Amino acid sequence: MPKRSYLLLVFILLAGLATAAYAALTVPGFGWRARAALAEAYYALPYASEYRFDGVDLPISDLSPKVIHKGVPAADEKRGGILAADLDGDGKVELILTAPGLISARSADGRELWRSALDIHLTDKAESQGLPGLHAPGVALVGHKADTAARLLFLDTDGRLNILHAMTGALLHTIDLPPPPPEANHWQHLVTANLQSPESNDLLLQATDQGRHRRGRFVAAFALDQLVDQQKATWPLWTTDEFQALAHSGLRVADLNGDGRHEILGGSLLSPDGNVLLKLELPRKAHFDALAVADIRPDLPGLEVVVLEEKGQNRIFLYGHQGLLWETHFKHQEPQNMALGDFDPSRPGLEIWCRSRYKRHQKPWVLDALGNRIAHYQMRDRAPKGWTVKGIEEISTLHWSSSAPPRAVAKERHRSGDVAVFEPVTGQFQIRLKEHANRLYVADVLGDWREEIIVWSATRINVYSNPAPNTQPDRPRLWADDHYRRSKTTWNYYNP
Ligand SMILES: [Ca+2]
Ligand SMILES: [Ca+2]
Ligand SMILES: [Ca+2]
Ligand SMILES: [Ca+2]
Repeated sequence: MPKRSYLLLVFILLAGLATAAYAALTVPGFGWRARAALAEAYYALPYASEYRFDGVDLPISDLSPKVIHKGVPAADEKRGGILAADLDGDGKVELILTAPGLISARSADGRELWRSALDIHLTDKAESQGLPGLHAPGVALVGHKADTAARLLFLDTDGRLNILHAMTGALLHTIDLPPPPPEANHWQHLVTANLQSPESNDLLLQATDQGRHRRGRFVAAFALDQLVDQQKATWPLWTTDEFQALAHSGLRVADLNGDGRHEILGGSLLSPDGNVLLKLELPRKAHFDALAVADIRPDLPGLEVVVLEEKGQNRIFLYGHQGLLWETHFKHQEPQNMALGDFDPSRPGLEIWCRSRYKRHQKPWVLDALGNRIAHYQMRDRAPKGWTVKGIEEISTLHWSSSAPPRAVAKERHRSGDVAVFEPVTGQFQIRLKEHANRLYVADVLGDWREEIIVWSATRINVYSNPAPNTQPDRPRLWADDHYRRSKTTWNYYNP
């Protein structure tokens, strides 16, 4: 038999098997064990099982987004991202989009403010290409003040620092940076922070080594004003070659102890002066996947940080400026991604939702603020019909409703697919948006404290907002929190 006919026969047989299995699963009264066994066999089929044909009934939402399409650049599959920030201090946020060779700034109503074709440094896999990593926007901001306009900073592919006027895109400075140690080829990631004093606007630079599994262990802190004014010799404020970095993402900053100066966050916790306050030790071959910061324990002063371990013991760590608060695991399953929020208001503090690694049929779980497991479930029992069996990704906490706890929102994993809002503790999917999402970003862009769902797909951006009335109009905007502003700038795929 010719090879093509043989392949066709195999295809017809597999398709027949899949159809028969699906038909058997839908017969009422069929024994549950047999159904489960058939379901297992069905899910194991190589191609017909990419999407769920059973699952929860959840109609596509009729929420209509505000559509931004005029002149929107095409989203790159892997490099570059989107972020929101109030660049001119008028209370309305602007949007910044990045892709290889392109930065575009847009006003809140979607109008393009400027576009730059400068060669911004972006990567996809940080562990093989260096930082800033998958879907990272690759820019940093110095905020607007009464006498100075906001500035947008980025590294170009030659490792130089470029500084633009954030509202006009005018190039203000291109600066040759003092080089990182020879093991790193050039600086790859930049974060602005207040290190010397609460308004000092300093700059953190990070670079990976060039090993087989790159780690961003090189960090240097600079006074930004001195870098700009290179008349003065530019010495770093401090450097380290031993930062315990995340494997796929850059460092983050937050003012953990409330003194106005930023601590540097990763598997290491550094003081604004570069002193090691904590270093989480990892077994060989293990690494840190994700990090998020919030006031998880309101009973303790300051902010707390969650870090997730992959391999080793697959642990979840919580630390604050006081040091390590707890570590735990759930059957040593890999926690992989997380969302933080007051998902269960009856429990003190914030809850920590973890996704789990599994390639198919994820099994999320939820911890309370003390590290106790309070819920776990299987995506197989929760996801709607037609959702990919590969689960969800690019998961963000979503402050959506003024009358319900925060939720989480995610896109279909490993495809430019739909977006869904779900309730983290129960796993109940609540809103399904028909999409072709290349990026999913969450931020309060309309101006009350509730957050919008922002989807960048190909050359359009859809902004979904909650049409229900805001019953808590006096609640402060999330942008008032410094750690919210900084997290919304330093995000990437692993750390929304
Ligand atoms: Ca603005
Ligand atoms: Ca501090
Ligand atoms: Ca706290
Ligand atoms: Ca709670």
